[in-house]
Amino acid sequence: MIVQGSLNAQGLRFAIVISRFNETISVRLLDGAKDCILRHGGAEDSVAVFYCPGSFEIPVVAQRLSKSGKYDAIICIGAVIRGETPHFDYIAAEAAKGVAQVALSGGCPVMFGILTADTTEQAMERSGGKAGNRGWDAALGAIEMVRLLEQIK
Ligand code: INI
Repeated sequence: MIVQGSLNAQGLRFAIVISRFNETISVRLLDGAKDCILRHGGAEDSVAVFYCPGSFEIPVVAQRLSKSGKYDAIICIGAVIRGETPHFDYIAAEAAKGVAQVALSGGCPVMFGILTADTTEQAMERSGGKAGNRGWDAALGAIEMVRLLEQIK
């Protein structure tokens, strides 16, 4: 038996948590995520966007949203760029750990669309440049996870 999630976003409600830090990049990821949802049958008004100051703050917002029960999936979006801070490793690690913790807390699927890159150029490439768009990928993963977990209830 093979069980897998479909890529049909029709009727699903999404929350996107986005960091203002490195907003030029995160907005590109946001556009990618929204585009992916629409292209897979989701409705324009099915996406609620929540802005927070930085990637470090994303998990606490995601946790509140997960507990609310109002969303089928939460997509976390941000950009942590090494060149800009000696705290890169701490912020990247805490964001990843925090998002994973919320995902495991059992509310709904929580996706990690937080880019980590050495340079702004790299981040541009991964947010709609030649290396794809991690926001788009995170949204696609969200749809698949919702549809997969529906089958494991
Ligand atoms: N937040 C980011 O999302 N990306 C970064 O690259 C970044 N840098 O470079 O420092 C960043 N810092 C802010 C951090 O997320 C918190 O908002 C801040 O430390 C206050 O808690």
